[in-house]
Amino acid sequence: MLRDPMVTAVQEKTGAGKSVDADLARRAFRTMLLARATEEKLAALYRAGMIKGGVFLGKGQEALSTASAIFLRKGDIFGPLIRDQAGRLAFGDTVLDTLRTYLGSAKGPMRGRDGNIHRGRPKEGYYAMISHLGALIPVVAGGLYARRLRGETGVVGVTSIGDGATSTGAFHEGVNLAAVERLPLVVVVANNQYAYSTPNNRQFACADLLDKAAGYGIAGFKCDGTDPAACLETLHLAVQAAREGHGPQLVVATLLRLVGHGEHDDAGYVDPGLRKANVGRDCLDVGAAQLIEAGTATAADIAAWTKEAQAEVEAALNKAQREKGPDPDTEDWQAISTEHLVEGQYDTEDE
Ligand SMILES: Cc1ncc(C[n+]2csc(CCOP(=O)(O)OP(=O)(O)O)c2C)c(N)n1
Repeated sequence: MLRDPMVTAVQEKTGAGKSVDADLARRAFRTMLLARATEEKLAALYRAGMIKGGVFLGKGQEALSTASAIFLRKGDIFGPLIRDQAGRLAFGDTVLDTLRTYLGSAKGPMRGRDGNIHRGRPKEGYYAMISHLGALIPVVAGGLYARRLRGETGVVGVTSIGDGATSTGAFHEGVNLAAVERLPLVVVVANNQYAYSTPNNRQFACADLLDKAAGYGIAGFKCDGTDPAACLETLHLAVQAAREGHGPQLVVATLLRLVGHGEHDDAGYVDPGLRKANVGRDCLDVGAAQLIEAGTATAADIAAWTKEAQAEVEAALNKAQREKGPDPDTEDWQAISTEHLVEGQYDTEDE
């Protein structure tokens, strides 16, 4: 039996397109600012010894991360990675729930029971991250397959990974399954040049990570991950293509992680030349210049938004810090708050 021909298109987006309007560009930039303000506070809390466990940040990846989730709607799935604070906020997570989780408040979505990066609200399509190395690809693919079996159409799932995760079995199995089933999955690869301390030339041997799309028979896009307009343009097209039935889409964005792998890591292995190159630009600086040049915002607007973002973080911190952690004597030990679970999934009433 002959296979159906797959639509395979590899495109490079520059951000020059017109599909992203001024309101969306402003909303995306404000999400990036809020993510940066949240993460700056998390880094300070970590250094002050107020957070248990690791803290992994996405500085430099806010443009791509925001774009990954901003086109999603109710009913869609978002499976974030450790560097996706911005995407989480774009998908509807709040700064308050973020801080609650990091500080172990029982009022957070994980009820103070789980590591900060593993938070989610499965019932709302906001999946809790498993491992860093592509483990959510098969899970999001499975969620999309379940929606298909239930007859739900027009939904999209987005999950993101790093360059290192493109070499794992989970990536291969998940992307291959999605390709064969033509699932509406968008896999966003943030090629931030290093998988922890492993540089690209020790991680993969293909000329470009986007070459992998052809290997699986799926479509792909690439863009400059330091350029917010290009990220929005690219993700708009990729999400739309998946939603319209064109199967999985691989998006590869090039950028540089502007912090260590985690706050415990000084990133001393990063080639200083990369920091000075285009790839080492801060997407917040690029985004501010783009908004000002397009007349979409003024420097005064941006300064005011930055202050508002910082004030929102302070207010959330004041609240979360006053909340109690879980009480081991009275808790029922479910990891996720029952109100956020998939209906019936952990319903213990009948047991
Ligand atoms: C299955 C699994 N293998 C190894 C690790 C250890 N580990 C955590 S992050 C990481 C590197 C990830 O690099 P990349 O995928 O490029 O993402 P980045 O951190 O650059 O965003 C490794 C090896 C892990 N968490 N899970």
